[in-house]
Amino acid sequence: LANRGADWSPKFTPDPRKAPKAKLPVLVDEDKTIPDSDQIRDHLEAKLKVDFDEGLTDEQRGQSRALIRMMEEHFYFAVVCDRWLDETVWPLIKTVYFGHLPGLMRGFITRVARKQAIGQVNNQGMGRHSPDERFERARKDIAAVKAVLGDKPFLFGDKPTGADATVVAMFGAAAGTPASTQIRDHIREDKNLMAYLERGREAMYPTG
Ligand SMILES: N[C@@H](CCC(=O)N[C@@H](CS)C(=O)NCC(=O)O)C(=O)O
Repeated sequence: LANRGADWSPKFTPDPRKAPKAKLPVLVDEDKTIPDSDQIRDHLEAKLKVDFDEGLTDEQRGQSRALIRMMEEHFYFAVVCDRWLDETVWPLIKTVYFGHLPGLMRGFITRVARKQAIGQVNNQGMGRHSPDERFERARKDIAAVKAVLGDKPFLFGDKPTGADATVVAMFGAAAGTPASTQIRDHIREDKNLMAYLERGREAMYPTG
């Protein structure tokens, strides 16, 4: 996974509405726009003839899949709640995500976006838990990742694999929440985890 494949550069947008599934991320590859991180991975593995999990046993591949799903379908929603539900974080998110919008539109768009985000976490279920309950769920996910990581450089050894790409992105997002939350501070206070995030970014993210 590290230092291989095609060159790419990230382009950040807070507005997923024009994406094929109205979700981010998407990969723009020549004339194709590929939605969804799972489909992006499949596309890259097929096109570049690489295996993100090269060298892993079937058991490790199973663990990798389970970790990715835990991050994307569980932990992710705890981070969404931190950002959109929490009354102390929300005003900062509003500025960071929507500060570029003209004042008049900003009020309207942020109200709609927040209502949608709250509807989503309530339907999914995470939004129904109290902040302490959500933290406890997220903390157990973090502990599970740390148990797999141990004192290895990456989750399954010396080299990053598919699960590292997801975990580094998700923990990085959680650590980057623009105000103090239990989840954010729990990750930030963990020196080993922060060193792992740094290592992951260095190995997998474009430079410059
Ligand atoms: N399983 C998808 C989920 C992506 C996802 O939930 N993206 C969020 C932002 S990180 C999104 O676009 N949300 C916008 C919305 O739900 O309106 C993937 O991994 O690509």
